[in-house]
Amino acid sequence: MTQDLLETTEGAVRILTLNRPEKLNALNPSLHEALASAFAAIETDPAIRAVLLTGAGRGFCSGADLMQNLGGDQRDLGASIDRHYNPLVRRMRALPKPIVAAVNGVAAGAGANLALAADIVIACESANFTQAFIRIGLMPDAGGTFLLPHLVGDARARGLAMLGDTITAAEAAAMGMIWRCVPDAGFAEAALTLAATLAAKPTQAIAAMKHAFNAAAVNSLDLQLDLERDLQRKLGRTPDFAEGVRAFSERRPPRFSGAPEFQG
Ligand code: T3D
Repeated sequence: MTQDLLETTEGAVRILTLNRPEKLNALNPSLHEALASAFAAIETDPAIRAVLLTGAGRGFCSGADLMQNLGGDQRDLGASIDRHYNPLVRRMRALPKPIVAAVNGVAAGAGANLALAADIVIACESANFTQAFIRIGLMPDAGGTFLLPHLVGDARARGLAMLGDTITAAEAAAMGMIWRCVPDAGFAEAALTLAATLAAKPTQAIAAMKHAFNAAAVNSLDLQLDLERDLQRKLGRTPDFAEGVRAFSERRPPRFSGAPEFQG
């Protein structure tokens, strides 16, 4: 039986490849379950310091699998969102390690928002994005109504959601929806290099940033200043801070371990 999710490791990078290419990697319950257990394992494995999420074949992810009896008045979409989509997005945002989404082709519906839930999104020139929900009578889920306006502003978020237009990777980058649009040639290598670069960074600092960026969505400036103080205090006790300062004074590149605070 083919696996819906391929998991490989390159150094400190765990590569997760959505692997239902004949359906442009549409999300079904078994793929969701595989993603949940993959992220749970990554969370507790200190050897993994970055995640690369991509798709097999010509698509990144076409959103919910529409062939799985999704339509009809018997289906409770809220239950599937509760069970699969919301825990996945929460887990990705809370993961104390960076996630790169490498969008290798079409990203539609929840597939687009799955990409946007990553920390850094790159897409190849031939990839495109569509909030396809409106075409089938739905609204964006998987965090789309939160993530999109934060990324591109309210006017563009509403346009993208209500019209369901397809935008190119270059347009997505130009409007700030993604980090970068990169050439098709060498895309997989470029994505791995980016993830490996992140994996070599001080992991605790990235975890603290994720925490702070998440909190900023609801905090006042006052609360956010306090949170930054508390997180920076912790980072000041990490071996990577000591290494960073030592490397600076010795005029050499730092070698970060990603280890947590010194104990004692
Ligand atoms: O409970 C819940 O799960 C609720 C959650 C909902 C979240 C959502 O994501 S709702 C939105 C679901 N997604 C969509 O509406 C997108 C549907 N797909 C498309 O609009 C198009 O396929 C694309 C724009 C993504 C790509 O178009 P194109 O022309 O490049 O490819 P295609 O020919 O349409 O698709 C290729 C194959 O993939 C095709 O199968 P076939 O005919 O070769 O056997 C097609 O049926 C299949 N496919 C594409 N998307 C899906 C899919 N199969 C199942 N589910 C899909 N979402």
